[in-house]
Amino acid sequence: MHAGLPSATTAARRTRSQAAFARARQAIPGGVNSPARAFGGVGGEPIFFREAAGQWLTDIDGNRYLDYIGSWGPMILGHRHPRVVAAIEAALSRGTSYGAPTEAETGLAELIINAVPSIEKVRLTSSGTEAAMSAVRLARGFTGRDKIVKFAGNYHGHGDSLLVAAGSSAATLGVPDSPGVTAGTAKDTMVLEYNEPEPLEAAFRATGDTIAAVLLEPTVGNMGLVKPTAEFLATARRVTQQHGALLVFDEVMTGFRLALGGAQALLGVTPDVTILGKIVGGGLPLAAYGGRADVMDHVLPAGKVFQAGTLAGNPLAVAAGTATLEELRDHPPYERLERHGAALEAGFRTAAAAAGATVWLARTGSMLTMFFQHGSEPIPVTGWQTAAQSDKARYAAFFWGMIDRGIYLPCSQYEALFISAAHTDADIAATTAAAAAWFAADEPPA
Ligand code: KE4
Repeated sequence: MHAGLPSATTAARRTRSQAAFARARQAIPGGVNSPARAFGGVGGEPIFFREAAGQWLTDIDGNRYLDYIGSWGPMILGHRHPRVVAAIEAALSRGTSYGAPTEAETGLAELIINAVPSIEKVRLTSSGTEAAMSAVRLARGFTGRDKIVKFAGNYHGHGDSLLVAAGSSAATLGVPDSPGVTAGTAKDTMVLEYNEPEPLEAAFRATGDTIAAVLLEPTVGNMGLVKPTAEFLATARRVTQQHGALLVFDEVMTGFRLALGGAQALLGVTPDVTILGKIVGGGLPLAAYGGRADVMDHVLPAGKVFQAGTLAGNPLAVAAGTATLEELRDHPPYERLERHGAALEAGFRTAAAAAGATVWLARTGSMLTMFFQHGSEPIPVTGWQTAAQSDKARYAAFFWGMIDRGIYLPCSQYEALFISAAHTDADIAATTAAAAAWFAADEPPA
């Protein structure tokens, strides 16, 4: 069977989810509050969940799954970690939101600054989208310039300036990537190909004095996992320095995930501004942007660049984020995550090879993507042009085959999976065995 849809047996096991989805669609556009959960990339209907603990998710039909989404990254410690739960409960006993400063916010800011050396000052927001939008506004306010550069396949939330696709040629400016984004906004965003230094160099040669910032994911999760080349990162750092633009690392996904200091700690490249999210909120709504003090001091009320938020630095979210970062600092899980990531990668590689399947496996630490590919020889996935050639139908079949076996993977070929510190050796072995069983049972595509 090579259908990209759930088998009849497992669909029968999710009747409550089906009813919940039908009900949700009457009240919520598409039945979900974020399209990433809609299963658009794998077909079928989203699964509704009731609870989670450690590495496990339980859906409303009572089915349990090993969780490799972790809320799209935040749950690096696993769900309901005792230290995080206790911190939230303690904060809750004192109130939920004051709309006034608290010492806890300063404490979290100091934790972030101590973990990420390039961050000298930091502002807390409620989502990664807000943090990215604010970082773009700050770069424009700091430099007095309008243009920004981003890269195809990199996602920075749904701010208008960042919902922009590449123009007809790399040198031209962007075009809206969503209805509602104006051409006027899109024209100030240039979209280039990730891991291609030359077009970036050329863009700065041509219009470097109009560019406020270069934004990039220093290890990409949003087209599936794509690692940067040293040359690409060095070029981004050099041309921004040469032309007075800011280098902005979007570490919403990689921050505190790949290392306590994020991808930049592993890659040895220092940005001017870093965007953080997901793990920094410990599963509650909190994100941040921070960097050089001379840049951050342009943010109101220290400076004139406006950014605000009713729930920015919310006490419950700050408690969850603080407990998470303290646990990562006190008991770093990164060696365990690397060991489990390597074992999962090896297991997937062996399973695919045994079935003669063509896949490209990409991994950094606990972030991994298996790109299903057409043809007989794997093609390195280095950017959006190669990622977009993936065999999405076969990934969809793999996704549902793993759901059938109690493994919850990202519902899109263009996402990375996340291993948590709660996953055990037995979980990893069960996951690779499930993959081997699926590959063995799945007839190769015609
Ligand atoms: P949020 O606004 O979703 O908190 O953060 C936006 C964002 C910014 N930067 C990066 C690198 C991100 O990965 C994200 C959000 N990631 C997606 C998953 N690829 C979140 C899932 C969703 O949108 O529901």
